[in-house]
Amino acid sequence: MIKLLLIAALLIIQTVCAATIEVNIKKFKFIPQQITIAVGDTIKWLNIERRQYHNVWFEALGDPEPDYFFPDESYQRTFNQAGQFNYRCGPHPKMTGVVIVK
Ligand SMILES: [Cu+2]
Repeated sequence: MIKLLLIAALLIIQTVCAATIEVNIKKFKFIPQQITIAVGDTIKWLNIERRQYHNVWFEALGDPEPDYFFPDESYQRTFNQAGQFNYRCGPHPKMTGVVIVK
């Protein structure tokens, strides 16, 4: 019983501590290009271009290419597993980023 309570408490703490971290997209760059987060955190990519659309595509994970998003729009993804996750922008293959989840 105490063990179950401890597990429940840990889950609650993990949920409460889970953060949302912003990555900006400007001038065809993900800023920062590489980011380290904790398991359970969410990244919110915010397009702060003047008029250019982008997307965030985890192609190596086998994901289908997501929709483009436009200035002042954002895209979010929660990372529930540790690892290194490389991504890129679909229409602009030179735009790359890395998420490291610890
Ligand atoms: Cu792009």
